[in-house]
Formats: sequence, structure tokens, C-alpha cells
Amino acid sequence: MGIVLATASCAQTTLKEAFKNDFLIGAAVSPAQFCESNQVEAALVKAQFNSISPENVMKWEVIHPEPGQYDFALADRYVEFGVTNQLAIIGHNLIWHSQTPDWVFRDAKSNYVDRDTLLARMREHIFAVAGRYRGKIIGWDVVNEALADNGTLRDSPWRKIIGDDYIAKAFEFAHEADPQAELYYNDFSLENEPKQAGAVALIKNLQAAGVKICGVGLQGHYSLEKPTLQKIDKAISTFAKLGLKVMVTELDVNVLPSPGHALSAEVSERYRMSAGLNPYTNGLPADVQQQLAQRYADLFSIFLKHRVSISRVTFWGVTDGNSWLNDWPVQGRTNYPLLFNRESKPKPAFDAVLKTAQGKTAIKLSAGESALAR
Ligand code: 9MR
Repeated sequence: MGIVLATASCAQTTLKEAFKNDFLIGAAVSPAQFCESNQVEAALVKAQFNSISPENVMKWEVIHPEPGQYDFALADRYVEFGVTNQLAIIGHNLIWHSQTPDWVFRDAKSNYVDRDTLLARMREHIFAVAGRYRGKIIGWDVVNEALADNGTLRDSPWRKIIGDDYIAKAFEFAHEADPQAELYYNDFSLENEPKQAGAVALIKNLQAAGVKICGVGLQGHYSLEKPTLQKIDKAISTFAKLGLKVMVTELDVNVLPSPGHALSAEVSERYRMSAGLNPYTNGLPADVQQQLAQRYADLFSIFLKHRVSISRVTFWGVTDGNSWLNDWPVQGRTNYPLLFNRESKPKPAFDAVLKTAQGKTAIKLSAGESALAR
């Protein structure tokens, strides 16, 4: 049994309205949206969402490209857009192995700096960035993607130079810089057992050490089939049991064939375009559109089941046209991972999500999943 596709009736309500008693509904926004040069997309953000995340403009390489040189121009505009429109503004991110310039880790001779030097640089960066927006940003992704797939800590320069406690230090500095802000650990593939176990251990260690951590972000870069609903359900319960707010922070559903990689969001993964990897350049076939709508309905039925633990669900992008999945892991494909099409019009998946909110959806359940239905 599948859901009934798009009807006009749902178009009258909005995502933020539909879930206002459940969780915030966010979107990662781009400069064209928050500077309003793309007025259609800016209007869509204001109409549908009550939270925003900066897709790229707060990353270290953008906001702090050279030693002692900060470029807050776009980040300021992002925050201003959120304040003006009364949106819950998220900071993404303070410490990550990716998009951090190499100079951060090096001395004048190109050797790695020592622990104290890197801790001082980390502190200075966190104080400059989180301190600047103190009181305006409701929560920061303090540390992003610190775990490898097997649940051990990634051997990033942060870890190599400072040691495993670089994570605790980042949270401590963020707390000092903005004592009111919520502080999150954010990662992908936390539905997978080994990585989930690693994240639980990491969070328990922080909690045992008295470090303030408020929430965990399950990024939610999913495909039509993976991960299973059971895995997502279990991941949410597991992290909620730690006493944390759970957030789905970067939701999208990849509809394109995988070039052989495991489902992840590893930015460094790249594959060459080849025949068959870009099948929907002239539009998404009706059956795949239906599958996408059903997948979104199923996902939101799980999120609603956990509405007490989930504080926010954020989409990684606004329209299909601006999704990173058009260029990852293969450059230049035509993907359809979000709820709004390239003309900013709602897709059947949008109606399916709203119907799920209204409890009208007949949720397709495979054997053993019925317990997940609301
Ligand atoms: O969507 C982002 C893309 O535009 C950037 O090129 C890329 C590298 O900065 O980062 C993407 O966002 C990532 C996010 O910051 C962290 N989790 C994985 C996201 C998708 O790669």
C-alpha cells in the first residue's frame, strides 16, 4: 500500500506550521537566499521554515581564511536574515577536519605546531566566531564529523596534534564564548552500529567529564532505501536516552544510482561521471517521484514518533537545484533530493510530508515495522 500522491489541499499549509507542535523545521541556506538576490527562494525560506543553517559561510576556510584575518561579511548577512525573520539560527560549524586551511596546523617551516599552539588557535577562532554571534545563534555544531566509520576517532590533524581531548576542549571553549548557546556534536551515518557506538562513547565521556553538550545531530543524508527505518528509529532512541536533544540536521534523499560507495557524506569522495549515473536529466519519472514521496512520509512518521526527543529537522538545501547532491559524489548530475523542485514549487514529497503531519498518511510498512507507526 503506498501513499496517495499530491493533492491541492495540503498546499495551503506550510512545513513550519504543520510541525509547530513537534519540532523546528530548518533549511541550509546559501548567500543567494539569505542576501535575497534570489527573491523567490528567499521568500520560500521565510514562508516554509523557522530555522536556518549556513550551508558554507561559517566554515573555517570561509570565515577565517588566513591567520588573523576574518571575513564575516556573509556570516553577518546570514545572521541578520535570521534575526530579521525571527528564525532559529544555527551555527555550522566550529571544528571540522574538512574545509580547514592547512596553515591552522602548521608553523612557519610547514611543520605541525605543538598542542598548546593549536589549542590557542582553536580557542581564538571559537571566541572570534561564536563570540561575535553570542545571543543570536541558538546552537552550534561545535565538532563536526570527528568519527570514522568504524567508530574510532578520525586521525585528523586536530587529533594528531592535540590528542583525543581536542573535542572536549572545543566544547569548553564554545561554552565560554557563548554560555547560552546549545552545543552539538554533528555527524553522518550515525545509524550504523560501529559509528553509533563510537558516538555514544564519545558523548558519555564528555558528559562524565562535565563538559556541556546539549544535542546530537544526525545529518540524515539518506537514499531511497538506506538506512532502514528501523536503524533510524534505533539511532534516535539511543541518543535520546543519553539525555540529549536529537536533531536531524542535514536531511536529503539521494535518488540517483550510487557509483559504488557506501552511503555517507564523506566530502572527499569523488567519482567520475559514467553512463547510467545520471539517468534523470529530463525529469524524475513518476514511479521514482512516488518512491521519494513515500520515503519522506516514512521518515517523518519516524521523526514524529520521536517528537518529544527531536527538537529540529533541517533540510540540507531548499530546492533540488541548489542541493550539494548535484555535484557529489559525481560532478554535474541532476538530483531530486528535497521537497521543492528547481522552480521552487512543492513536489509530491512535500505533500506527503504534510499529510504525515496531519496523520492522514497510510504509511507503507514492511514486515516488522508496524511498531514504528504512530
Ligand atoms: O553542502 C556543502 C557543500 O556545498 C560544500 O561544498 C561541502 C564542503 O564544504 O560541504 C557541504 O556540506 C556538508 C556539511 O557542511 C557537513 N556534512 C556533510 C555536508 C555535505 O557534504
